Amino acid sequence: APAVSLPTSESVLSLAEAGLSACGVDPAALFVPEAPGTVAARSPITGTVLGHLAAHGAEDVDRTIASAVEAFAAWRTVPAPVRGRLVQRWGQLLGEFKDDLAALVTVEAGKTPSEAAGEVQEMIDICELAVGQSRQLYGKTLPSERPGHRLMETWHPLGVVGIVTAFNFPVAPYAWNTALALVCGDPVVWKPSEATVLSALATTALLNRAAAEVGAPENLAQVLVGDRAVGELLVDDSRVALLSATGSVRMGREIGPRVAARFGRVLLELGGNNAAVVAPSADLDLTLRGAVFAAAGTAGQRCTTLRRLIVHESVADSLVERIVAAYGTLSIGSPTEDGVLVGPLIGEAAYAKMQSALEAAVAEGGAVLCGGGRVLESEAPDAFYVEPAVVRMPAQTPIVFEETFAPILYVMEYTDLEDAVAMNNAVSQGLSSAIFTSDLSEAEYFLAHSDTGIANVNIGTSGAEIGGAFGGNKETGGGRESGTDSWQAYMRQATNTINYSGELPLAQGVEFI
Ligand code: UN1
Repeated sequence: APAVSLPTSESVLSLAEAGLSACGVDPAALFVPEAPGTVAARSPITGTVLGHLAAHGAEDVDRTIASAVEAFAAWRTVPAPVRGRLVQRWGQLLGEFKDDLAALVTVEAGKTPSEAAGEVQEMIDICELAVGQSRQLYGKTLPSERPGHRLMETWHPLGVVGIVTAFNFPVAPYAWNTALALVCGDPVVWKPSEATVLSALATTALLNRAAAEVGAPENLAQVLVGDRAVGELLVDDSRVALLSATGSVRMGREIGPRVAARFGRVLLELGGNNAAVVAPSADLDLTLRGAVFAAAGTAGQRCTTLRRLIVHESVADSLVERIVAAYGTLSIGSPTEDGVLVGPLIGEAAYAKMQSALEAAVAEGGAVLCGGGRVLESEAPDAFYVEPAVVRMPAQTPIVFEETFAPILYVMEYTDLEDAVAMNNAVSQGLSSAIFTSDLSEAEYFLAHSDTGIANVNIGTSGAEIGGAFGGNKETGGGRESGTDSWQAYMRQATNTINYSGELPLAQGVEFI
C-alpha cells in the first residue's frame, strides 16, 4: 500500500535546516559549493542532494586527534562524577531538542518520526545510565595470599576513543559509546557514515554546548567528515586507544586486524542474520506483531532486523498467511507523511542487492509470497521505496546465510526444536535471536543454546533496551555496547598489590634475597 504523496526536495531541505538550526548548527555556514573532496548530504526520502559539505583531509585528521589527546590530559584528571555532569547536561539537551534531532534522522536515514524519536530516546537513556555509572566505575578488592597485603583492581581513563557509525542508526550507537567514554574520562573522535553527517553535526553541537555550559575542556567530542580514507586514518592512528565501529562484517574484517596490528583495542558491532523460532504453543497474535515490526520496521535496515523465521510445521501456513496479510496493510512511503510505517531504502545499491537476493532465493527454490517490488518510482526516480518481501524457502539455502540489508523475511519450517535451534545457530553472524512459545522448557532450552549476543522470548529480535549489553558473537564481532559492564571497554584496568606488613614475603612462597 504505497502512500500517495512525497515531499519536494525543498521541503526536505527545510526540515533539515530547521533541525540543524535548532540544535545550534547554522545551515548557511555549513553547505559549500560542490568541489572535489566535498561530501554530498542526501535524503533517501527524495534521493536528491540537499547540499555539499566540506570534508576533512589527512592534516585535519592529524590535528583533530592531537587536540583530542590534549583534551584527554585535562579530562582524565576531572573526577568521574564531575565528568558525569557533562553527560547529564547533554542528555537534558537531547531531551529538549529530541524532535529536531529526530527530524534530521528522518531526513538522512528515512526513519519514521516514531522510530527516529525512539533512536534519540536511546541517546537520552544511555546518558542517564552513564551519569549513574560515573559513580560506579568500581573494581574488586581481593584477599591476598600474603599476610599484611591487599589486592585491588582499579579502572583508569583509557585515551582517545574513535567511533565509526553506520547510516541506519546515525546517532544512538554514537551516544552509547560517547556517554560511557566521557564518564570514563575519554575524549571521542567520530567518523559518521557519509550518509548521515548532518545528524552527527547536530548531535555534536548539542554535546559541545553542554561542554561549554559545564566548563569541560575543549575538543572532547569532534567529528571527522569524509569518506573511507578519513576513517582509515582514524583506524590506523596509534593515538586512538579504542576504535569502536558499527557496520558490516566486511568492514569489521578490515578494521579488526588493522587495529590489532598496532595493539589498539577494538569494539566491533557488525552484521546480524537474526532468526525467530515460532513454536506450536506460540501466541500467534503476539508473534505476528513481533515478527512484522522486527522484519519490516526501519525498512529492514537494522542490524537486529528479523531476517529468518523458523516456524514449526504445524503453524507455518496459518502464520505465513497472516504475515502476508499484515504486510499488505503496511503503508510505504515518505516518513514525513502521517501513517507511513515503511520508509525508503538508503539508496540504489541497497535496492540492487535486495533484487539480486530475491533472484537468488527464487533460483534456490524459494517462493516470493509478497513484496520485493519497487514503489513510487515515477514520483521519485532517485528514491528507492520497496514493498517488504516474505519468501518461503525449502531450507536455509546459501542466500539465507547472507545478511541483505533490506526487508526480506525468509521463512523456513522445522519439526524438532533441536533442529530449529541448530538452524538459528548455523549462520556466521551472531547478533540477535528470539523464540515465540508458551512452553517454559522450550524457552529455557532456546536461551541456553542460541549462540547470539541477544536472545529473546516472546518479543522480536530488534528494539533492544540500552540497559542490557548490546552486541553479538561470531562474525558480529564480539563487542558489547551500552549497558551492564560495557563501560569497562573504555577504561584501562590495573591490579594493585599493597603491602602494609613491613615484611617482603614473595608470592607463591618464592625465596630470594
Ligand atoms: C543497529 O541496527 O545498529 O535493538 C542498532 C535495536 C536498536 C539498536 C539497533 N536498539 O534494534
